[in-house]
Amino acid sequence: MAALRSAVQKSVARSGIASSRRGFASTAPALKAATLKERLAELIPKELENVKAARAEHGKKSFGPVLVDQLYGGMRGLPALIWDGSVLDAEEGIRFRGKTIPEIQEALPKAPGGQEPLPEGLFWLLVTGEIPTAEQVTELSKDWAARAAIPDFVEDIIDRCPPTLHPMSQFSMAVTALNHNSAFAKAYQNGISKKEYWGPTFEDAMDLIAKLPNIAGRIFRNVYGGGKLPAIDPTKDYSHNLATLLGFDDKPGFIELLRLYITIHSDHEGGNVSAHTGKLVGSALSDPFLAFGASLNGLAGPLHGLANQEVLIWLRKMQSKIGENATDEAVKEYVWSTLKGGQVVPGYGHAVLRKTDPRYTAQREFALKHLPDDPLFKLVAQIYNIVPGVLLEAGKAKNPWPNVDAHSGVLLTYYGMDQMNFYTVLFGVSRAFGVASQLIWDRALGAPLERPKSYSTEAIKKIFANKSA
Ligand code: FAM
Repeated sequence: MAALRSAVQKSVARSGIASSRRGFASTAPALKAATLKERLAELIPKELENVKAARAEHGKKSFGPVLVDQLYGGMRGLPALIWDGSVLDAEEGIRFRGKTIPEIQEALPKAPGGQEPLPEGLFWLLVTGEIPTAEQVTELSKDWAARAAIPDFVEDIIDRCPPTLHPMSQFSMAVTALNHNSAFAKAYQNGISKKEYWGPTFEDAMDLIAKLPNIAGRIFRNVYGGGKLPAIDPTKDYSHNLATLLGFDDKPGFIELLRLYITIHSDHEGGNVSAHTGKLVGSALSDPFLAFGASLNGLAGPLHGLANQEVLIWLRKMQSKIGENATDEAVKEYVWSTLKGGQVVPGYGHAVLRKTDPRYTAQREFALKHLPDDPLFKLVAQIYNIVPGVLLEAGKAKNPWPNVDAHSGVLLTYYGMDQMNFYTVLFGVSRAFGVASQLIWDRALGAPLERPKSYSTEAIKKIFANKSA
């Protein structure tokens, strides 16, 4: 299976899919006057032609055999989905519309005085394949601020949750309830034509992203205190407003961190649990609120987004067991005790990546710039030198290197957000950007209902009973 995956990855790399900007993205320059929706309307007919041509030329070509092991093995490496916003290479990591993390850090517009990319720009890039101008990004910030209010009944749902209910469960409930006002659901009931699906999907996708800071801020204050939720400021960018609603806007470093955080957590191609779930549920023409609510339930699992919470819990347990300035030997022993206890080392390993996650590296660089002497950062750095060796020696994990979740918690903690079980909500706010942009394109390109074939073990045995290989 590993050989198959590597062969497919090599062929994808050779074809340039992972390293070049795709399709319409390579040719169309951004129009300064266009809003995102107007620009999208220009791009859709070209992309429909692009997909038609790709299917005509390559539609009958094979990606290689499917092994029975892949049916049992969580479909690892099975080429099965189209996802335009980003492509993940096992060695190099993620590219958003063909651009690496350092490239988008360089190219995307920044806030005045800021150094990190604005997630508004990343969303524009995911949707159009184009780097937006500073003006386009400002317009997007204003548009999201204007859409940010959540209905009273959604506020009530959040307020009625017991503070002991995990923030991710509250988050998913609130997002699902937004479907009450879905433009897509309403248009469908009114008999909208298939060709027009993308318009109300776009409106829902924009509303979804815009409303997440109010939902996240309300959950945070209900669970951890912090008083009444302040209003969104239409002159501020998305991350600044999110920081304000969470009560951290007095820390410029935290606002910058959120800009980087949302950007790098936004999308990680289509096969991960949250992205694929959103696409799958959306394929039944469930509106973007229902689809993304389902994504959040997948993100809430400890092998996926909840790992950022698990990392901090694990680090704190380690500190209480072996002290704050522990030796490498003591850390190593603690890592072994985790493995011997039948648990995973959170924040390490990946289903696709085979090198250090560039999202980890981007956060490490942020830490080196803003908190080089922080003791918890030093522990994270110390662990980076120890865990891969232990995992290699243990001999099970295919990837011993750290993923995105190994580093995010330490940065949030540095700025005072030590409420670990809230961390995955921030991942969820970010992941909406990737899922929403793909949902828009799925409806624009007429993506069909997903319906792969399943088999029973009995059926597998019968199929191969009389075949020698
Ligand atoms: N610690 C201990 N064992 C690990 C491990 C780790 N960090 N990573 C993999 N393994 C084990 C894995 O449990 C499996 O054991 P069994 O054969 O007993 O089932 C074996 O190594 C082979 O697994 P794999 O093929 O290397 O990985 P998978 O593709 O099955 O799983 C992960 C990938 C991410 C679920 C796995 O590496 C893991 O559990 N990591 C820790 C949790 C984590 O950090 N998740 C976050 C991933 C992140 F990128 C995200 O989604 N946000």
